[in-house]
Amino acid sequence: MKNAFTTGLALAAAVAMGFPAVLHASQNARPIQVAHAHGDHGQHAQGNGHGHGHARPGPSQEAIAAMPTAAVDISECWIRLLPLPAPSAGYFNAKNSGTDTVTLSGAASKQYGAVMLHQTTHKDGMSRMSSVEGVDIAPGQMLQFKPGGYHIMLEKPAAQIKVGDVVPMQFLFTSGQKAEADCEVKPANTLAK
Ligand SMILES: [Cu+2]
Repeated sequence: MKNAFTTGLALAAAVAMGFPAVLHASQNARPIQVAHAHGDHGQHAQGNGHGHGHARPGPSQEAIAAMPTAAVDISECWIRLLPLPAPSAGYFNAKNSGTDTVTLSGAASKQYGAVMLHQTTHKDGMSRMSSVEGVDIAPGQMLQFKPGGYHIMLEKPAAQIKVGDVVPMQFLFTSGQKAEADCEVKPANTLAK
């Protein structure tokens, strides 16, 4: 399982390098402190069982339900499902259709107990992942979360999640607004929706 997973990740990295993200990381990301680095997501599975360590309690589902909707269109949302205890990753496009810059600062789902914004970067042949506090999206701009770059890290599933499921996800902005999308659950070897 680990071999297949590592191969999948290498392929994902190759894809990411072959098709540069719309936005370069340094333009938009504001990483919070230096997170621990690790070679691949598989190392999550070998941790101490306390998850990735960057989970902060987010707003409740009740609070999110009351939030106004942001002028941001979320599309192509999908989840790459990994066997527990590894976290799964979520990817999507976020297009700012409004007139003000918005800052994506988190995500939530009633299907997962912990959802974090992450960024994978590649340097010297190493893949490194860190938490991201917020990502700016300018008016008219589309930000891509995709394998090898930004992703949401999903931990603590509320119930067993399987390929083919649809997981509702809420995306949270520093403005106090939200955007919503349904995310399709795909197998671990999926590279793009
Ligand atoms: Cu991650």
